[in-house]
Amino acid sequence: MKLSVKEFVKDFKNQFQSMYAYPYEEGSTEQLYNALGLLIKNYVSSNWKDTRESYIKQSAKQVYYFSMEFLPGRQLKSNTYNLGLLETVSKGLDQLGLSLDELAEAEADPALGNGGLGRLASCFMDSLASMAIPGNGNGIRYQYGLFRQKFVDGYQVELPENWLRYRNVWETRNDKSTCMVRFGGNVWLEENEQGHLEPKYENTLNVLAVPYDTPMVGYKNERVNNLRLWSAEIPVEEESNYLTIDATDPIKEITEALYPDDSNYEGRLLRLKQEYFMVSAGVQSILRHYRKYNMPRKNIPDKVAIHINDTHPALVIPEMMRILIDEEHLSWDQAWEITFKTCSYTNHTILREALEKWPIDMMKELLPRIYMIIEEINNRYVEHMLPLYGERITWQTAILQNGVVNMAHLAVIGSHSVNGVAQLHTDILMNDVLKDFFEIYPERFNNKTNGITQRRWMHLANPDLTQLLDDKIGKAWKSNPAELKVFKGYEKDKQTIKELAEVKLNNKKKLAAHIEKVKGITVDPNAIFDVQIKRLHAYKRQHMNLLHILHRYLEIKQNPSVDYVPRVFIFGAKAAPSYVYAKQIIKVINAVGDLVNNDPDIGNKLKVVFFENYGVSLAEKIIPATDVSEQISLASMEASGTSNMKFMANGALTLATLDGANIEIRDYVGEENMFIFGLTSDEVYEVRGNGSYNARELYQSNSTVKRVLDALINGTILNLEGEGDALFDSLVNYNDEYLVLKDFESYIQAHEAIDALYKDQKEWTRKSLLNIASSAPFSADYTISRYAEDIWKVKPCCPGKLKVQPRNEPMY
Ligand code: 26Q
Repeated sequence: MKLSVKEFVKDFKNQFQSMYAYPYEEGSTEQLYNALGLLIKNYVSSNWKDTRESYIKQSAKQVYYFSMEFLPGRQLKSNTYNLGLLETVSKGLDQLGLSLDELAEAEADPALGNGGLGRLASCFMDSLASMAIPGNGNGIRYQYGLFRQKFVDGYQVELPENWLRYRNVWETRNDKSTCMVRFGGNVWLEENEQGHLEPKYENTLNVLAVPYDTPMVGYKNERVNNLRLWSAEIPVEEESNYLTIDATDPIKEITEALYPDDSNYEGRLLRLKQEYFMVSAGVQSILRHYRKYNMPRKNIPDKVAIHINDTHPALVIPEMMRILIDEEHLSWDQAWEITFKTCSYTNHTILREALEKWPIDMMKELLPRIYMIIEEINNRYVEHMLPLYGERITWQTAILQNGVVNMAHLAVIGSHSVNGVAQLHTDILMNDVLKDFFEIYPERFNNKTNGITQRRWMHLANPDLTQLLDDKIGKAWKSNPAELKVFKGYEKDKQTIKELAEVKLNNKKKLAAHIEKVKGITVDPNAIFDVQIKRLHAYKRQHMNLLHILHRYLEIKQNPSVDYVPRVFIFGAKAAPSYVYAKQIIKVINAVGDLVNNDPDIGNKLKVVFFENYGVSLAEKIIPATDVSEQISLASMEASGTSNMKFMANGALTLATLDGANIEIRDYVGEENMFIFGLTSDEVYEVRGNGSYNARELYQSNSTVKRVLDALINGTILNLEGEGDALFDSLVNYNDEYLVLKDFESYIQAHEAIDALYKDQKEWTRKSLLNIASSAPFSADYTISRYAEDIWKVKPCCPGKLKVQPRNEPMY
């Protein structure tokens, strides 16, 4: 967008005054932010409208990304940047004595997701718009996001995250596009005058779904897509039935709060309500949109692709069947053909305890019509497969099993495409988790390795690195990430290496200042910044990191002259509130932090920083300042990981097991430019298969292991209430299922290799440069292009202006 600094300054003053009726000089930071945000949204709005219209005019195929979670991060700078106005706005605010960075910090960071899956959805929204692909997000406008985490005495405490308290400037409530979603009651089928079986409902709970739309701004391409988040309200015409405030709870609670579990499925009724609410509103609004244009129903898959982000929105499949059969009067076979050609599904986990299986009784009661349809899908599936594949495979792949609805099976059976999120993960789906389905439908399976948007994670989060790249290789890499590999040519250029080291040091100084401010811990910017930031889970093995810190501590205490390079261990992690073991790990890390940080024998050699309330905004501060990226899950457990890609792009060296996308990182940058340790996925399968892991034996036979584990239980760590014992028990007495002690020695060795390399700053920085230069394949723009070509069959839209196409084909 073209705009002079002068014009911006004028617009901003007017905007402020029209909102607050006094001059901007008297505004608070929040007010100034609100005014600026709304102004930027105004700038976006004509492109937003034009984009929507051009999709309709061109009758372009559109993708709808259904996700229970989105983690967009703050949007002020990203929208301004994508509009091409960052410099103008920044200069204009300077003239007014204001700072863009300061105002940006006033924005609430919408935590409408748990972790990787939600952030991936938002990176994809950014890439869809930036690649000019007609794409929409569909999700829930939770009133409360993921809990705000605080530490009290080193324990995690969860506080409500009321992100909407001070309004959300980016959203538009769209009362014209509401839908009604029905729950419960009785349903039966009656033949109508045309001879169609029609469902009749009584005593249903009717919930109004109100959409809030948020613009998704493409990078300098004038495209603005839509993210639609639904909020539950009482239907206006039924308001008088709700006599007390309490009576409205069953409706309001539907979109009140995000479930804070990311790996442990629990069959909670409210969660099922949320899933159906979002799915039903989303599918209704899509089909209504296309109904307006009288499109033949059979053409729906040519115009619509619905993506199911993990199984959480898998009810899309029966919901679409319901609408096509009950409301559009299509036959079962016609409806099925349309549905499965329209839907595609991504799996994000192989953890068995995370797979959704809803009790049949619950589903029947809450969603009686939907359950009837699922039962019919299942019956037809079983009938079709029995003669082809026999009893075992058929029953093992059925949707209804032992009193539950297996959502992954529903998603696979009802989708034309099933993908994993990194090559290893997809291989494991095909060979293990979904093996029988792979035999039945090999053509449906494909891999789509995750990606990240470099715009947020490099251009905006790391402006100094971005400037350096611009200076060295030109600006083309910003719209064509493949150009990053040109940077490889500078690996031997002393000047570039020196400048890159300066960029990193500068970022570390900024993070050190932030650590001082929020944690009161002084860290040395010349120490190695070693970072593990991700949800807390035993499979991610933050406790292995902890054991290594303890090991270092004990070594330094025993032998103060030991040659360790100073290290700052940085953590950020939320534990699911019900995950006791994860919370115990947090407590022990904090306790070890207190021990280490306050021990005068240790000084600067070791520091431990555990940030509270890790999320997108904090990640943006930490990642550019990281030297070592800890990606240490037990091989086979982490589907992909995405922070690993963000760290690599920002020049961190990866310390990793061969898990998820770490394998692809190695393939691109080379093993010699990272630190790989531990069992491979095949070895993990072998050890687990033959039951050869014996933690107690490892504990007893290895003095290093023994010393560290004993420190958990012998009073070395102060202020514990049994958490050290809990870790010890799980690691030793219960033969830890994540094989921590098996990988521990090679992990220690990898850390020693890190120290050795860090002493050679030039060599370290050369490897850092090669990581940056090799990170292009993880651009979400590429990932999205592959989804668009292979799965969704959608094309970038709309070069030039085209006339409205006639739509006079016959209905189905
Ligand atoms: C399910 C049922 C009930 C309540 C909550 C849930 C639930 C919610 C979120 C289950 C799982 C999640 C999130 C999973 C997730 O974030 N998975 C991560 O996805 C990333 C993107 O593909 C991968 O990089 C990570 O490896 C994977 O762990």
